[in-house]
Amino acid sequence: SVNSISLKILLFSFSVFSLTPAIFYPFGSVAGDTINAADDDGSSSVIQLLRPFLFFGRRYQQIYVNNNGYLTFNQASNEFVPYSFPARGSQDIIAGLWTDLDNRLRGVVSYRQYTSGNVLTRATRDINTHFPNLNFTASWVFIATWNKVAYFDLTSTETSFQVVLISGRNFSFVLMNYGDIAVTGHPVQAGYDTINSTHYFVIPESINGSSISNLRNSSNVNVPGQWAFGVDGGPKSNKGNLITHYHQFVHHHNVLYPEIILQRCWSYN
Ligand SMILES: [Ca+2]
Repeated sequence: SVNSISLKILLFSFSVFSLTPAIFYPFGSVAGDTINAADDDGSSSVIQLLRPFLFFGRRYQQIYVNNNGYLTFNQASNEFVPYSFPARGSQDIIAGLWTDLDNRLRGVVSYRQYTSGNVLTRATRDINTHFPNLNFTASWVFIATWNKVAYFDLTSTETSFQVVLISGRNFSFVLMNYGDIAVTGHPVQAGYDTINSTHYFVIPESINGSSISNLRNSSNVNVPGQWAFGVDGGPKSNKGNLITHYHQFVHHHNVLYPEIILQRCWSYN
């Protein structure tokens, strides 16, 4: 009946958007995460990686999870105002959502790395779905989660997203998962940038705080809220990763429809 269909759609909507999104990897204290101190512009301590992470030719043994929504490798960062990518600067950075987050009153920033178990199985499946023909097997996964974190000075807001690093053999990938993202007047930036900006990517519309909530409905891999990037810099990983369009999923009568928005053809090189 129409009512049962409506109910199913309603439940689907709730399961995807009101609770933890299905695209999110395990996180939080129940998943055994290490939790960052509640600190407006704080960071994790240095995290020694159990496997080196290859990022466009540089092999990192350590990482920092910064409370303001991004990862850095060489040093922690308390910068709460993002710079624009490409910055042609001196640091590699992976920004799930770089903006002035503040978890002193609301939200949890946490992380964990895995070298075995179901998380690796899931990462293997996700990467082989998004990057076919690589025959990829994940041997290491790092998950950083910002769960229901407030923006600075907007203590009633809640913003949730994840940055997932995945590696195996000489391949490395970044997944970004977006849940509910609150509107903000703060400057924002999502994507990644490298030393001298030899490689960079800005998620479309992610620099506009008033449309930032659309992130949970956008994708370059046809999964609402999920973005996937090959980041080792090798030619093979880029094969399936030429971004010629992204999907913006639009709500219509509580149903999500993919709306394909053509972008300028873009490649790593
Ligand atoms: Ca902050």
